[in-house]
Amino acid sequence: MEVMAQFQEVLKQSSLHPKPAGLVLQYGTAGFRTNAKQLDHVMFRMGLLATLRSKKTKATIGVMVTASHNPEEDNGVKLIDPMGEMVTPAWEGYATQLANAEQEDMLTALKDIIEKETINMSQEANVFVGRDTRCSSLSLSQAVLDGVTAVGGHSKDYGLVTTPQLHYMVCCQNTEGKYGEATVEGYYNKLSQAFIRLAKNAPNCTDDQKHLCVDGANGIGALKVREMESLLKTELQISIFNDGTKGKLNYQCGADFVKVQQKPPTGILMNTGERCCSFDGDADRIVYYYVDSEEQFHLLDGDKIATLISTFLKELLTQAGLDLKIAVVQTAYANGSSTDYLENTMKVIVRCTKTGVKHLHHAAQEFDIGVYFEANGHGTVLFSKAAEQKIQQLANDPNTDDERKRAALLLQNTVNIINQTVGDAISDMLLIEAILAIKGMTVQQWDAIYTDLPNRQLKVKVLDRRVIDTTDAERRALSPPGLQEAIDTLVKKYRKARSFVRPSGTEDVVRVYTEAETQESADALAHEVSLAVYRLAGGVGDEPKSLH
Ligand code: G16
Repeated sequence: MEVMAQFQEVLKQSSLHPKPAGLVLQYGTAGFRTNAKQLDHVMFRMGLLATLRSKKTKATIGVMVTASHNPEEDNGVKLIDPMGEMVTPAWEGYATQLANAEQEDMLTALKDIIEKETINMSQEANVFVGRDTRCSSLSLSQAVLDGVTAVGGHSKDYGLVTTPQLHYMVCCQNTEGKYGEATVEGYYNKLSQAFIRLAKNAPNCTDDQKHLCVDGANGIGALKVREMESLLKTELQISIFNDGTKGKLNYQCGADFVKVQQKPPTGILMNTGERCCSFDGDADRIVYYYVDSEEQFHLLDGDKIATLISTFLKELLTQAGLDLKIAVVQTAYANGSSTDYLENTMKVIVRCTKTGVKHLHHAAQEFDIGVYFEANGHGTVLFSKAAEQKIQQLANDPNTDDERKRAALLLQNTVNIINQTVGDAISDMLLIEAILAIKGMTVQQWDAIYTDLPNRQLKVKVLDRRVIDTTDAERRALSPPGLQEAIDTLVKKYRKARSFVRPSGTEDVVRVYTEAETQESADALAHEVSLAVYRLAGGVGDEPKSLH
């Protein structure tokens, strides 16, 4: 189609996905996220934008319709760049401009991007689209597909997939199969084969040790684990709870609920000491937990996962005699005990970035092996090309002695089990299960590696959360005036205390984090800091109440 005619088509189609006048949304921590009723125009426009990005990069781009951990009535969209990573920041800016242009200015906003990026409109474009299980997701993903077609792009609708599966398939497509096959089956085969190979190194694993309870958050993760279950053979026996047949998505279940509330999800049957894990709504996060004989709940969050994985990798590197630089990337939410253990006991490099896997991912790329995890269970491991080559060479070298060869093969299968494009609950679960089996480690032994400092997370509603500006990887507030001083004064009242506040990029709230020597102190501090936010940053509704 000739360019003028194409723009006419965009205008015509756009009128079928009109923007509510005056509505302003921001591309946040992981895309747009708000009540699903406000998103039809955003989806159509993200279909347009993904097509432009595809023309610009001459590669396939992904669009995932999901609001992940948010409640069922919300929805959202995440844009995926050619190598399966989150879309580059400059294009997040374009996404915000395009989504917020009033109906009559939409075409001008689109032409602006085309001009700024010197996009050749006759270039072919290809967009992969996926969606989660929310009831609004089907029609919203149709709006994305309409956007792609309106601007002359080709699309492939993968239907119901987890977010990390779509990231994976975009990467496979753009690397001509080198990363794997761009199908859900290809993903299952690659991961399950690597898992079975790893599990062969744990011949003494009992049936009890091979059992895992999975809370699927009543979302897509439950469906997808069920699809791949049989490929894991007898090496892992999974009981799936909250599979979406009865409960509501993310409601009193899922990784975010378990992490923030520090208690088990409803809808799960767990025996004393049994290993359990929870996914979030689009299966890109995972946390583990168990309940001990005194009915005490124990959470093994992203920090504990990062510690387990980096310990395993470090041991294998030593056994293989490979000199590769390994680092762990965390955010301000990382428990102080985890950072202390990683730096002072394990002696690995630790970096701290802003919240959002896009930030952690880029920091992790600077090392031979970058293990990145947010405390909320969102994370993965990145291997540099050089690191992968060294591992492969060693594994294939006929002169390698047995111990080094075994370590190199374990590393090779570890590379294959990991979804390096983004945090992935299924891939992380398989890696953790393999590590525990190989090390003959129980969940209790894993938990005992270090003891978390008691902590608390709260949310405060304010008129406009953008009044809070932060610095130093979100550990200090620059505005509103007086807030950081107030936090500093409150923190001084408690032993081993720390606190920070930041505006959420996925919900309309300010997040408050505290940790201290005792749970009572962490809770009291969280309440006091919440009050300071409420008073100094324009709180709405009732004042935050004490937790006790
Ligand atoms: C998204 C991001 C995560 C982030 C989380 C919470 O997760 O991908 O990196 O930690 O939001 O962000 P915020 O505190 O800004 O609301 P998900 O799983 O919801 O996509």
